Amino acid sequence: MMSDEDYEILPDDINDIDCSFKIIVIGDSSVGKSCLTIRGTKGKFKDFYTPTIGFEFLALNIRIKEKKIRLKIWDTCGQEIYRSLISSFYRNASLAIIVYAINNKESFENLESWLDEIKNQTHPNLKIILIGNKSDLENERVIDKNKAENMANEYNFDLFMETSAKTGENARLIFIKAAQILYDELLHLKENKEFNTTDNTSTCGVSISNIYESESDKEETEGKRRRKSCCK
Ligand SMILES: Nc1nc2c(ncn2[C@@H]2O[C@H](COP(=O)(O)OP(=O)(O)OP(=O)(O)O)[C@@H](O)[C@H]2O)c(=O)[nH]1
Ligand SMILES: [Mg+2]
Repeated sequence: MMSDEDYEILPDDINDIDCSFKIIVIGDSSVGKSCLTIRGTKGKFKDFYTPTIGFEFLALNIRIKEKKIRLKIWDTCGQEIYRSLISSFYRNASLAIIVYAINNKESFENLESWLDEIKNQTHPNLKIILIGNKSDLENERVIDKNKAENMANEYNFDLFMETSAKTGENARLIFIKAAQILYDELLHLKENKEFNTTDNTSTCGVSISNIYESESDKEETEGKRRRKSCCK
C-alpha cells in the first residue's frame, strides 16, 4: 500500500472528480454508524441517539495520489424493522464498512449475519472494513481487540480498526483507508487488464459498480476473479 501521507481531503463542491465509489455502512442498531460517518466526513459528534430510518447519504472527496475520488457513503439503519426496505440499496457497493461496538457483545456476534445480509446483493470481491467503535468506552469493553483482529484475518477483510466517533479517534482514517483500498483495486484492475471499457461515468474508466452488478459473477469460483467488461 502507498504511503499514508499521499492524500488530501478535498472540498465538498469540487466537480472535477475522477472516480466515485459507493460505500455502505452496516451493523447493529446504535453501534455508532451514523456518528462515525458524520464524524469522519464533517468532524462533528452528536451525543444523543436518533435511529436512522432507511439510510442517510453523505459524501467525502479525497485525492489519493493523482486521482480525485468521491466516496458516496450510504449510512444504513441497523434496526431490523427497516432493513427489508433497504436491502436493495446495498447493490453496486464497492466497499462495506461493518461496525460493531466494543462494549456490545451482541453486535459482534451478529457480524456474520450482516455478512449474510449483504452477500446476495453485492459482488464477492466487495472490499470489507471491520470497525470496532466506541473505543473510548474501554472500561465497558467486552470484545477483545485480538478476537476481532482474528476474525478480520479469518474472513480476509481488507482492514480492521478500532475507532471512537466520540473522541474522533481513527474516524476520518476509516474513509482515507477506504479510498486507498479502492484506489489500489483500480490499479490492480488496470494492471491486469481485467476490464475493457471507455465508460467514464463511474470509476476512472472502470465501472466497478457495473462489474459488481453482473449476475454471472456470482457463480464465479473462489480465488479467481472473473471480471465482466462493462457496457458498450
Ligand atoms: N461513547 C461513545 N458513544 C458513541 C460513539 N459513537 C456513537 N455513540 C453513541 O451511540 C448512540 C448511537 O449512535 P448512532 O450513530 O446513532 O448509532 P447507529 O449505529 O447509527 O444506529 P442506527 O441508526 O439505529 O442503526 C448515540 O447515543 C451516540 O452518541 C462512540 O464512539 N463512543
Ligand atoms: Mg444510524
